[in-house]
Amino acid sequence: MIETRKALERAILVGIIYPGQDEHEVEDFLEELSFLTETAGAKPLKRFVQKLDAPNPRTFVGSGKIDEISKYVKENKVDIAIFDDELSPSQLRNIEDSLGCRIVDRTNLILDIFARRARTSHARTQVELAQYQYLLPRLTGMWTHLERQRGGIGLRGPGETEIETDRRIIRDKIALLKAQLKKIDTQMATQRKNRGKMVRVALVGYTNVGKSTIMNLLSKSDVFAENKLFATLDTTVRKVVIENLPFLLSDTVGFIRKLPHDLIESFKSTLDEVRESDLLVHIVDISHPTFEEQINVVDETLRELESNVHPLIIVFNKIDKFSFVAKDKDDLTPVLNENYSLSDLKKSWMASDRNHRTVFISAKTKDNLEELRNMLYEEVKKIHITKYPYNDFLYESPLTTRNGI
Ligand SMILES: Nc1nc2c(ncn2[C@@H]2O[C@H](COP(=O)(O)OP(=O)(O)OP(=O)(O)O)[C@@H](O)[C@H]2O)c(=O)[nH]1
Ligand SMILES: [Mg+2]
Repeated sequence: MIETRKALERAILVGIIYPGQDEHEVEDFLEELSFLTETAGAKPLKRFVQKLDAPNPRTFVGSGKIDEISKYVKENKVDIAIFDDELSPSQLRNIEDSLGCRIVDRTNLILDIFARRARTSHARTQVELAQYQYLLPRLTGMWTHLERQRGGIGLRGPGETEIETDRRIIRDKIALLKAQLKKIDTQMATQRKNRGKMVRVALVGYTNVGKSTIMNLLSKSDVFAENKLFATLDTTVRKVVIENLPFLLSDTVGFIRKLPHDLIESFKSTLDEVRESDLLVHIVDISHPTFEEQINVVDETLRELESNVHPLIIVFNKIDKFSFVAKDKDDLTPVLNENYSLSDLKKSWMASDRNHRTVFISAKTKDNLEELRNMLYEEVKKIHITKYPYNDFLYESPLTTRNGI
């Protein structure tokens, strides 16, 4: 018999509508969870949502909802139920007992995607560390030997060790990975020091906004870009020259809402490039329905990395894909986010008192790319002159100008 390709795992998604959130917003969040699920290689069949003040401590959603989900799971041969929040170890166990299928929470799903995407030993070590840290309090109940052998989302555990039996082994492993990372960090810090006198610019932003695409355009390099979440895990650094001004541009891992804390913690060294940069370029996908929420997530993550102090350029990308619902002048129903036109958005962002410059581009059609280049040139030049006043990369050395020669 010829073995056919393994069918995609069948998944359902479960989320809560918290007070102050509307159904629209939660739909967008579940849309993202659905995208994450597909990126991880499963097929989302149905979404379940419930309005709650707080997650049920036993089963995340209420018991009536669990029964409804359970019925669906059985009737539709669901392999995996994916929850939009991190579940506690006991919630995991209880839900698994009730539903009888595999349970994966948002954190585990993101860790799984990271594990698939990690290419270098640096990225792999960081993901493995985060996986072990997630696993440690959840040893009982999940990750049974049998399940691990079957494979699937959330089961690509760290390595082949028999983790289910011994917490001590995991603790030792965590210590070892931390030591390995420290060693890699030192090597990378030395490398960064040896890069010479160039201004360092970092591209940051939500996942899938077009960072790598823009990196490729500016540096004429070939960084992997694709319409999936977390296409980039490792930081890439390229030398870019605009006119006569060279600088270093780095592209790094994208952020996402509810990014597992352990993951931020273990990716801190990848993000050193961001923390030590002189200028941050925040890329935003303006065609995304929740782009403002995404901006906030990125701001918060930057704060967590203690790197929100850098001069900032905000690049609104994908203007080619931007669409809005125009309203009639005499339509007096409330103006929603989707009713703002591109020029409305431009006006309000340019007028906002945040400490940044803005530019609206399309990396796809190359619209306004020159404006971005010019802005980068101006900002990098300002920093370069202050940071390296005696450096002769520029046409005129500042010394010459100052002396009026
Ligand atoms: N329509 C449109 N699509 C774009 C534009 N820029 C990038 N894309 C697409 O958006 C998707 C994501 O682009 P990437 O460059 O991989 O995004 P990224 O921010 O590096 O994503 P991660 O590395 O996953 O965080 C790809 O399919 C790109 O082709 C644009 O200006 N317009
Ligand atoms: Mg990328």
